[in-house]
Amino acid sequence: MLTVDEIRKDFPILSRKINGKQYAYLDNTTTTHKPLSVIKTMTDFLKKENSSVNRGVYYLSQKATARCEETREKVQRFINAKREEEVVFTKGTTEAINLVATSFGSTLKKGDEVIITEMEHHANIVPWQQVCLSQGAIFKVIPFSDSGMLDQEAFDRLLSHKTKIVAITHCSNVLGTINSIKKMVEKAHKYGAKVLIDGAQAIQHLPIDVQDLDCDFYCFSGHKLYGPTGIGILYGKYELLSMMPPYQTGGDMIDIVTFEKTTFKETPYKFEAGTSAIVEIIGLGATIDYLENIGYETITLLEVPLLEYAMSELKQIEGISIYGSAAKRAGIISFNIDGVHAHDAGTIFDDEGVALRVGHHCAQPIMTHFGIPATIRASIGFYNTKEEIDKFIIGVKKIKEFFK
Ligand code: 7TS
Repeated sequence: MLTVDEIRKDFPILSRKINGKQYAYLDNTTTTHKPLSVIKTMTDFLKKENSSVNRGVYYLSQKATARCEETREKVQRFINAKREEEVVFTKGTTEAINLVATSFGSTLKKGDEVIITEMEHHANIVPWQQVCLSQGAIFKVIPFSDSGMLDQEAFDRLLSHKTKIVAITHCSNVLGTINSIKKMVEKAHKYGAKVLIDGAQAIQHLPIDVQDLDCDFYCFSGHKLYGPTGIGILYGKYELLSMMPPYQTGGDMIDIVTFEKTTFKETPYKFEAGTSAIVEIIGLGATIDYLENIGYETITLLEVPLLEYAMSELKQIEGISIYGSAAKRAGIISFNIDGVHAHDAGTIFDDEGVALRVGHHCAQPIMTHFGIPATIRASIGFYNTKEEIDKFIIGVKKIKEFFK
């Protein structure tokens, strides 16, 4: 098994000093750093092979096209999709969800129902809310308990033959809860409803098998998976993607265009209008190679003890409120320090050389649930160390002392 010291050598930014201080990067939920192999693959492509895709008959363009398709195959294998055509390149999770909400959502009729959960990121709330408004569909929400668990009985009550789609996060970006997706997909399918999983926070912690989950759509972003920004994936079952109308139109996604009529390519190309994020797609391919080499077992073995250590240290400090205590969770810790505004705490953490996020984390309904404006959130990646957790805990103690 690779050690954390070996892994850290792949991430030069982790040893960068800012204001003379070694930084502890605990904001992996917002974005992750990229290993050298990904950076090198992207710069090598720009230096030696840069070209557009699906256009030229010349060597470089054909090579770029082949490399992008190679990434599609890698993603297919990585998430165990049945076919390559089920893998659509998007800008990120947000665009993937918008694609489904707009395209699949256009089939919703007045009185149809859409179910989401109270713990969604805005990216998995707003597109559904807007499509319900435009289609006259009804928007319903599964609540969660104070421990950060979805109310499965409420879900049972909300489900009916009117439910057309259920959109759920696999892992909450605030509470860290890993939801029982497979069970929820099974329940929804009994009513003929489709299920979209927002995998933005799950895929960097857990191996994903879309056939085993049997979800209809699965979305994630490259940049939260130790890969580039500007590239994300929409997985969709072939039968569904085939019947869905295009999301955006223009170049690349068409078959024949006349002024009277346009015909479109098949999935996935009909969903990929315009020039693709070629460098980022190739970078995502290198990211998957890198992660497959490390392996999810190693990722779990590195992350879980850090999460347990951070939680047990934090719980020993008086006057700390932690939000979310699900048994199955990822390394995401949201909390507040009594009497201290999260933003003030964030500034002091920064002075102490601890990078973390404070705010509502694009999940305002979670803040409303707890009656708070914001939380402090520390989030762990496989390259973090026990020393960095210690630094974080010292930071919490200093902030408490400062505001006493
Ligand atoms: N869904 C979840 C669960 C997320 O955590 C995020 C981003 C998104 C969707 C959107 O991803 P994007 O790549 O399209 O932007 N979450 C966060 C966060 O927690 N802090 O910053 C971004």
